[in-house]
Amino acid sequence: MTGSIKIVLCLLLSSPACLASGLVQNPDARSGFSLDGPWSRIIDPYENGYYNHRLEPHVEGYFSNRKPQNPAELIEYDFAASPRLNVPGDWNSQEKELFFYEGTIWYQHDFSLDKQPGRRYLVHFGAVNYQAIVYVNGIRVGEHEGGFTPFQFDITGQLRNGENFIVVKADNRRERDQVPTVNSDWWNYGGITRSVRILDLPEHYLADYSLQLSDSGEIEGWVQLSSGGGTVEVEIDGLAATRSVPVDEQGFARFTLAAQPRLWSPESPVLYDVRWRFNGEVIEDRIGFRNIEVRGADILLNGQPVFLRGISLHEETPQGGSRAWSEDHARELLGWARELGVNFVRLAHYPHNENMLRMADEMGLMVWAEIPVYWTVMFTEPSVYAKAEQQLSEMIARDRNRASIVLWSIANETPQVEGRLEFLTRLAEKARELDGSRLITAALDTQSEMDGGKMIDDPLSSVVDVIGINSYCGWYGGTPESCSALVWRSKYDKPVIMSEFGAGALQGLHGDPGQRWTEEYQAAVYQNNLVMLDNIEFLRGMTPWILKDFRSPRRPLPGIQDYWNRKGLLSEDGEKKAAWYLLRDYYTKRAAAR
Ligand code: GCB
Repeated sequence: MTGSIKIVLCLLLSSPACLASGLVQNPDARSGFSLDGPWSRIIDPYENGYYNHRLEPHVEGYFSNRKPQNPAELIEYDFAASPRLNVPGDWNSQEKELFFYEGTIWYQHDFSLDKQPGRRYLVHFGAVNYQAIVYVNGIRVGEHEGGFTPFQFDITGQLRNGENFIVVKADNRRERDQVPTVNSDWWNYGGITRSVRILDLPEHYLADYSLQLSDSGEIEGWVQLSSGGGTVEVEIDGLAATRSVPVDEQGFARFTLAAQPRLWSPESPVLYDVRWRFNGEVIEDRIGFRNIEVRGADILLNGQPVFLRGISLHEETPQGGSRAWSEDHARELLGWARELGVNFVRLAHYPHNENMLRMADEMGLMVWAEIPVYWTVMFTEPSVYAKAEQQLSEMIARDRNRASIVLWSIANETPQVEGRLEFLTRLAEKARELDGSRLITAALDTQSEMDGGKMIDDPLSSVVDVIGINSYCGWYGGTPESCSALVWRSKYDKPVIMSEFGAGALQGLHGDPGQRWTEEYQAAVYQNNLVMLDNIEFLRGMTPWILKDFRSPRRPLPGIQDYWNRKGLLSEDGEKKAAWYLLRDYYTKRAAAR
């Protein structure tokens, strides 16, 4: 079946298989408890806890968490006596020896439970990079691949009343057939990088829901129960909109509410308190309503043309280099973005933690959300496509109710090689099938040279709604001064976002604008690129690279980089560089000129 036929069928049949992912929506709002905190860890570069010396999987590996039963018994590991790692958190920044480590680390944690009959218990992980195998009380309950999206397992059958333990084998080895593949310009932070929770749910529960603005300006939604039968209540504060929704035998139902909500926008980020009630559970959420579409080269937010004044950022903590995960991290990172005068952020190059999206909702920042189909993934390999589609589906499942997200990005700087267009076309169709209410984009770096400039002619442009262009005039080619005269043409009547441009500078290093790594050089690149951008008539946004210096194994230059990509407008500790002020002034003028 072709993608477009499937989309039509999905829409006609309201098929739950097309929408709900099986992931529990809004896990933090469910009853249960957190497993965050110190976990015991064993570093296992040879996967000795998994394989025996014949490389056959152990029957009793480290996951069994075995203690000697008598003084003669040989057991060569002991979680209880092992060092601890904080969860959530990457391992690289917690122990000096683990800074460059790539491989397996076993995590173990004890917890107690008052197990009640008639309840379902799920263990939910915000993310583990890259592969996780999960065991409860020594029994394997599931595995997951992909470092930036949530997953869960029903562990009701494995849990005991009283003391329990959980073991996770986390493996961040890079492999050619992964998404991302072996080569990327960011740190491969390993471990249980986001929160872990035990969800304590009714036997029959509300698994997933969606609430959005319909084309006619009403509210439309759907619900998915864990199994068939029942009625869900939905209530939205401030709108006379309470509704009982009976589901079909598959536990699925669509509904509309005849309410006209105030619309979410950066100027007025209105969020409504929403309550879902089913089978004794009350699930609270905050949801905004807005519309995003394109018309020719324009992007329309709530029907009005909008220019996306943006900035790119990685998911790294405001101070120092480690994976960001908390609400405080999100507040500080996005607070800086707002101080810069943006109304838009590109959360590169993978799905960021959920706090970032909820904070963007609150702060009124539109979001470009992305999966790590980055550089040279194996486009002709069906299993690689399946991994990309899984990550896309998990991202959309988690974030579909966040008004801030206006763009799903399916790829970054992919080469025009065999299989690429088919792979990415399929992925775009999948994104539209799962969520027809947002725009699809990709960041492209394969433009053709033409006299005096560049021609946007990558065939992937015809697949996306908004074309992202990454181009580093003045850094990877040309002098800073040459950029202002660079001309851009496009073969497509579509909006273009300059999704990356920039230059490296060591904060505090000053000199001539012609001298690499100085703040002056970086500022000159910005100044000239902004002139160039002002001359692109179909430009509808930009997300310069990047808010803050970030760790990268590709950047070893001693004394300057020391394994930091220096293209930040802020240093790794948040000190402002000259280009920060230049871009802030530019955005202030742009906002006033609207
Ligand atoms: C790019 C990539 C980004 C890199 C950046 C750079 O084009 O998309 O991931 O970090 O360039 O600094 O070279």
